[in-house]
Amino acid sequence: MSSGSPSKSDVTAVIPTLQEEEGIGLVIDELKANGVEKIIVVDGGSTDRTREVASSKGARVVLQEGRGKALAIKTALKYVETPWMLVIDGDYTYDASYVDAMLSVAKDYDEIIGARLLGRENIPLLNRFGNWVITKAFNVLFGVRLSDVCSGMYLVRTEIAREVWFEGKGFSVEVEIAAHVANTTRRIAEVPIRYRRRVGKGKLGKRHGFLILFDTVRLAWRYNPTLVIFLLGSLSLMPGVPIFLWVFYEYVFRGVEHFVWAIISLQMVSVGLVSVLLSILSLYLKRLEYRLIEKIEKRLRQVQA
Ligand SMILES: Nc1nc2c(ncn2[C@@H]2O[C@H](COP(=O)(O)OP(=O)(O)OP(=O)(O)O)[C@@H](O)[C@H]2O)c(=O)[nH]1
Ligand SMILES: [Mg+2]
Repeated sequence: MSSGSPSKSDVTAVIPTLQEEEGIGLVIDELKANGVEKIIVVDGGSTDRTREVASSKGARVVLQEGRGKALAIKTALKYVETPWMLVIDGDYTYDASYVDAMLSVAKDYDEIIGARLLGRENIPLLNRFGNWVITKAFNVLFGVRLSDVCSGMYLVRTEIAREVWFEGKGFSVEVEIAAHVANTTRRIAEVPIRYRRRVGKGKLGKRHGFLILFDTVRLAWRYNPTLVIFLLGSLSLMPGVPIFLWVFYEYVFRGVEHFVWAIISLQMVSVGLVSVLLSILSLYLKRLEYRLIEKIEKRLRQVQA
């Protein structure tokens, strides 16, 4: 490990659970076998033996406030005392041994995502497709190049995680944390990891994919309102242009005058053009800001090293 890298004593594992009596013991054992001693299980009110198994394995067990995975992570942050937090699902799909690889790059970043490159066949096909769409949308909207923004295993600086609002619904929490980092410090990285088939029953339904995608767009709007202007501009341009062409054709080739339509369509075209151009300009500025932040961060790291 390079100098300055955090060690395992700087890490608290946070495991959100809901009905994971079959997986939770395995996850805790594997974390301990890999040297992670501080473990918090945030339970969403399981009615099986999840909490019992977790405390018998030596984890600290707390009940989450509210409902859903997002509020579980928010609750956990009240108890985490280390500079780093490792979020990992309780269904034994994520291999805890990758914590070493994640820690070894951690000093230069605020979030390190465990990207599921190995064992992708263990992600149900529909989820794989949903992850792909969400990750692509995320990359475009936040100007990053991630490959698995929905991963349930990630290392994040506790102080940065505390800045997140946790306003998205349950399963959008991964996207929300990544959006925060991507839009502020931009110190986000990925480490390839292996994914296993889950033990126990899944909670992710088909509609969750759409909810997460919706939240991705909503988060982008909050961080980057230019998009709203762009969409409104396009909405005005799309009917404006054909109406104007029709008015023009009628006047030139048939000698028919449509004054009212002419005024309406010209207004639509000019408002649309101005907003689209303005938003493209702001997008360039935003990209420039991102690139400058990256350059400054890089320089600072060079100076510190
Ligand atoms: N505390 C808490 N944990 C939850 C809640 N919903 C899900 N979880 C846990 O969050 C983790 C991820 O949920 P999963 O059901 O595995 O979702 P997934 O990994 O996207 O989908 P699968 O392919 O079914 O595994 C698991 O450890 C769940 O037990 C909740 O409302 N509260
Ligand atoms: Mg899972």
